[in-house]
Amino acid sequence: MEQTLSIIKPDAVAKGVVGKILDRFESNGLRVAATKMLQLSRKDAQDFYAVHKERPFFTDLVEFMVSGPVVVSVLEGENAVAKNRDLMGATNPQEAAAGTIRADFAENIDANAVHGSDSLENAEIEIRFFFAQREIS
Ligand code: RTP
Ligand code: MG
Repeated sequence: MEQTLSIIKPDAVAKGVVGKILDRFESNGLRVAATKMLQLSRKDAQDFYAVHKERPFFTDLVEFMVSGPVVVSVLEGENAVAKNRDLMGATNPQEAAAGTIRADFAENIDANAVHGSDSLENAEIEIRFFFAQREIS
């Protein structure tokens, strides 16, 4: 069974749609195997998004990710990585398909409600970044 990492970003936590977003996962065959709320430090956000460190949006992305608490979860299910990306919708909510999390809950490309691992390899790295083995059931 595949696992992936989800982050409910500060905009969605501030809006009070954590439960609605977790319901999207649970209603679509993704089991919540671990979840917790935390405040990222700047170093956490820089390390987590290190692949983007040369991109023009990197500083804004880091500042946004530390602007309030996030909810990180391990989601488990068949094709969990791809399924989560489908449920999330396109990075830019204006391009996200109707009924996706970003179409329904995101403000713009910066404050876009959720993160999801983009490959099985990155899912393993990202899960290890946030969770000890004993926190995952
Ligand atoms: P994420 O990593 O957060 O799940 O999002 P993603 O795979 O759909 O998009 P990615 O290309 O990995 O970009 C990471 C986050 O950076 C912000 N971004 N801003 N202004 C821009 O052109 C731009 N491009 C990306 C978004 O918040 C995106 O989620
Ligand atoms: Mg990404």
